[in-house]
Amino acid sequence: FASYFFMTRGTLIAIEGLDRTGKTTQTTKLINRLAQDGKDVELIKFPERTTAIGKIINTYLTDKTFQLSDESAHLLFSANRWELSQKIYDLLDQGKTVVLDRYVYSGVAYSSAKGLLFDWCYSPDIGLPRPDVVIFLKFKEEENFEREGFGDERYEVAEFQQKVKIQFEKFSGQDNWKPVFVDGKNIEEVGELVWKCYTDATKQALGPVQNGE
Ligand code: T5A
Ligand code: NA
Repeated sequence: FASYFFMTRGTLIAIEGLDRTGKTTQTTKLINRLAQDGKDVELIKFPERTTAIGKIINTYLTDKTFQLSDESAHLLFSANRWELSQKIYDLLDQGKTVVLDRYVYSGVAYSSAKGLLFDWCYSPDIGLPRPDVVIFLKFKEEENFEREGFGDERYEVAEFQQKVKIQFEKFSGQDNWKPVFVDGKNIEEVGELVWKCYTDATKQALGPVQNGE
């Protein structure tokens, strides 16, 4: 009973980055490590391609002949997050740690890289649960374009990825934004940096009383 009363909400972690930077690899690693650490953990990947809206998004991403305006595509990606928003709140309320493989920031960065206004892109996502930490996997050089499987989907073109990178950087002033450089680092090394971002973020959540507050 007491533990019910004092149960704190779970931590919300988003892993972000350009295509092929290792988001899914690191999400899986983080989930396993959190579970070993005794956390009750849940993974949600965006786009979530199995929902009603997610199925349309999947067709859009995999079938280059499928026509959709950039605005429509953007709103579908956002709607896909809203489909899952109550589930995220519920899991956090149950004390679960929730790890997101892409989220709002991909939504805004990819669409604004196509030329849509940044603020317009942001507005349909306003009100979604805000992550405690956003771990942004980034590269200095274009190493990830060499990675296996790159180029299979609609957006995987180097020039476009550069534009997406510029838009992602606009989030770098947010206090929950934690960049991790992946250049020349193996999966284990990146995993250690990702883990440090998580542990630092949970320490920050328990910050001290400030003088004068
Ligand atoms: N999109 C998405 C929007 O436009 N708006 C939105 O709102 C959202 C949510 C699909 C597309 O949708 C767009 C963005 C995307 O273009 P997706 O399904 O997440 O989004 O697809 P991808 O980003 O293409 O995801 P990938 O699975 O291709 O890339 P990951 O997850 O970043 O990379 P991962 O972990 O699969 O690794 C890629 C390869 O690199 C190796 C892995 O083994 C793998 O072969 N690798 C490493 N190699 C060397 N060193 C390391 N440190 C490595 N880490 C991984
Ligand atoms: Na992925």
